[in-house]
Amino acid sequence: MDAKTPVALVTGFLGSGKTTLISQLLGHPAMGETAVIVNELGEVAIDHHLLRRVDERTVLMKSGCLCCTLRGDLADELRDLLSRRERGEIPKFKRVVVETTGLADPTPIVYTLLSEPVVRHHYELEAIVATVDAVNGLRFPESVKQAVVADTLVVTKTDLAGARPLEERLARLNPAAEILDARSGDVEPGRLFGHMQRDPRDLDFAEGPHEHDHGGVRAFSLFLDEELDWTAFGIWLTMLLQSRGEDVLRVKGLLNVGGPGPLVLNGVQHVIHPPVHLDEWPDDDHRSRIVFIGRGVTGEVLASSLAAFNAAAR
Ligand SMILES: Nc1nc2c(ncn2[C@@H]2O[C@H](COP(=O)(O)OP(=O)(O)OP(=O)(O)O)[C@@H](O)[C@H]2O)c(=O)[nH]1
Ligand SMILES: [Mg+2]
Ligand SMILES: [Zn+2]
Repeated sequence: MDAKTPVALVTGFLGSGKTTLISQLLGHPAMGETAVIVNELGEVAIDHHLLRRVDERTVLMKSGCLCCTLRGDLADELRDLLSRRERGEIPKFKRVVVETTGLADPTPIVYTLLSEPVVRHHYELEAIVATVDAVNGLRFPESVKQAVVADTLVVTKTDLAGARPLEERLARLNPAAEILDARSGDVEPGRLFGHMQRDPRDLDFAEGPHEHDHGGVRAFSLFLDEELDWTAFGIWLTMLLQSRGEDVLRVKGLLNVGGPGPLVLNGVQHVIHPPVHLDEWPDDDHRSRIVFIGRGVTGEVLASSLAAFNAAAR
């Protein structure tokens, strides 16, 4: 039998830097032959466009969460990658990196990897990495759970906030894990992959029923046909975050503000990261698309309020 293909899980709360980390790693020579499975909550997916290299080995699983609604689908995708590799339909890959949603509990995902017969036979878990954002810390039960289960903790955004108390808390929560400071994904792949610090079979899989809606957190996506006025949008978003900041956990999008490519928007809780211009649109659809992830915010209200605000500004 061929050697098993290693699978690395990259988890971490919404906006904590998972895609940034994976994207940086994919640029590393040692990471060339890597398949990536990206799981996002919203109807509209953004992350796979931001990975450095998008090819047939990049698999997108959207509109659901790997740890609950899409549990069986991960095994299907992993089996599918194997057969497509065997048939020569996709470039060879020597490793699979899975980006979970920011709300995912890694435990049921690990369980799938260890228990599904075909997956277990062909793949081997090589790492559970959790990114933890130094600005937002561990404010939600999901992020605490991720930190407890991970075998390597990557503290991100240490250029924006001090990490000392957070690192101390992480060390108490998960004494077995290695804790790395890696702003903007700057870390050697060898420090993350290829060696589990613990046997994943020791995780506690016997938990109570899993909450499928992650405490009522939902994703809404909206599209805008008209070109967006960036200044007006910035004001609108600031007002939204001021009034509903505790409920809006994540905002991300590709914005059409004119110019050859979109502006990539990244809001994480109360922080709006500096937007980045892409040189070109990933596909023919040049509408602005924005995903909001939060509690008690409804897409229709957001869409009509933004459309009215943008129209007034123009
Ligand atoms: N300043 C700074 N910004 C960072 C760092 N890491 C990530 N970011 C920014 O944080 C924002 C969110 O990063 P992502 O990599 O998309 O986070 P994510 O965990 O993949 O987000 P979701 O998939 O939506 O949960 C982006 O604007 C990144 O540029 C860091 O170390 N320093
Ligand atoms: Mg991401
Ligand atoms: Zn889930």
